[in-house]
Amino acid sequence: MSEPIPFAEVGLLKRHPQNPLLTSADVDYPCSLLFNAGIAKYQGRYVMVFRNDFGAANRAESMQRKRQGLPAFDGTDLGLAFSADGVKWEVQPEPCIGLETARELIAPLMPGKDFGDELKRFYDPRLTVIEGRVTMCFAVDTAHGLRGGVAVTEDFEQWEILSVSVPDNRNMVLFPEKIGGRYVRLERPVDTAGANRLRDDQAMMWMSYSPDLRHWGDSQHVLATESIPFANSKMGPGAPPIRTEKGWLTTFHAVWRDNERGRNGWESQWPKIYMAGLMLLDIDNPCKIIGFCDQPLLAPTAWYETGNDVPDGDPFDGFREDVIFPGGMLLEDDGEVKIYYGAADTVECLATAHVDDLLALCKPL
Ligand code: BMA
Repeated sequence: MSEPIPFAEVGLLKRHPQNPLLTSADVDYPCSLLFNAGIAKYQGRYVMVFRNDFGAANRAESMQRKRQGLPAFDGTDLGLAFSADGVKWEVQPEPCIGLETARELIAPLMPGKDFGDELKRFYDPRLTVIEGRVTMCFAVDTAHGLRGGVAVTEDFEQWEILSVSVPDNRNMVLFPEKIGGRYVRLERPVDTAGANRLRDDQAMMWMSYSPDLRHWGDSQHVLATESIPFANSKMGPGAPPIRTEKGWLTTFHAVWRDNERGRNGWESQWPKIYMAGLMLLDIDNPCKIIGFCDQPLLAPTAWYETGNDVPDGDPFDGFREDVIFPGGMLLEDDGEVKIYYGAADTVECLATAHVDDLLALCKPL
C-alpha cells in the first residue's frame, strides 16, 4: 500500500479499461518488468519497443536476492511488440536489442574501451518516425556516466547508432520533422557527481539541434523544475511531441519528492512520485513554451499505478509504486490522442483524450 499522493490530476484522460495493456506475463523470454515503452505508427501498424528489466519476479524474490548479496535484476534490454489497433499487442519472441547487441552497437562510439564492463543498462526507448525511418532515442548507463543516444532502423532487426552524448544526459525525444531545416530533440542533462552537482530540484529540460542526427548543439533551455507547481525534484521530457494546429503538444515527467514516505513497492524507502505534465511549444521556435497545464495530466491513482486495491488473483507486484512515465503519444485521424505510459516501473498502460481538450488544458503563457 502506498500513501495518497498530494496532487490531483486534471481528470481528462480516460485510462483504457484493458490496462495494464502489457505486462511481463506477455513475454516468453526472461522479463520481470515491462514498462517505459516507445511507440510509433509505422508501415500500417503500431510498434512498441519496451524496456525489460529481468531478474527477480517480485518483492519476495528481490529480498531473497538481497540477502544473498545479489542485485534485484540481472539486466535491462529492449523488447519489441506489434499491434493492429494500438491496444492488443503481440510481443515478439526475442528482445530486439539484447545486452550483447547493445554492447556491439555502442562499442564503435567508445573506441579503445572495453564495453563489456562499460555498458550497464540500455533503456527507456522513445520512437519517432522521421523521413520514413524509425529513430529511437535511448539511455545507456555506463561505468562512466549516463548517456543518451539516437539510433535508427527500418526493420527493427538492423539498428545503427547515430550518436551517443557525452555524460550526463538522457530522456531524449525527437520531434517528428525538421524544424527550420534541422532535427530537434528535447533532453535532460543530469549531473550525477562532483562538488558542483545540481540539486535534485534544479533539473532542467533542454533542446538541441542537429543537421544530421549525429552532431548536436545550439542547445537552449526549455523548462526547469521551478516552473512546475507539482514538481520539487527531477523532471524531463516524456513522449516525443505531436504536431497540432496550435503548436507542438508534448508531455513531460515531473517528480515530487517527499523524504517522509516510507516503504514503497519493492523498496523499503522510495521517496519519489512521478507524474505526467503537459505543455505546448511554438511550432517554429519549439524552445518557446506557449501553453502550460498547471496540474498533472496524469497522477498515480489506478491500482496498477499505486499498488493499492489490486484485484484479487492479479499477480501485480509494483516495483516502484506511484510512478507514471509517459513515453508514447500518437495523434489519430479522428483527433484521439493515445498516451502510453509506464506504470509503477512494472507495466505498460494507455490513456486517451481528444486533442482539442488537451490543447484547452494548455493555458497561454
Ligand atoms: C528514472 C528512470 C526511469 C524510471 C524512473 C522511476 O531515473 O530510470 O526509467 O521510470 O527513474 O524509477
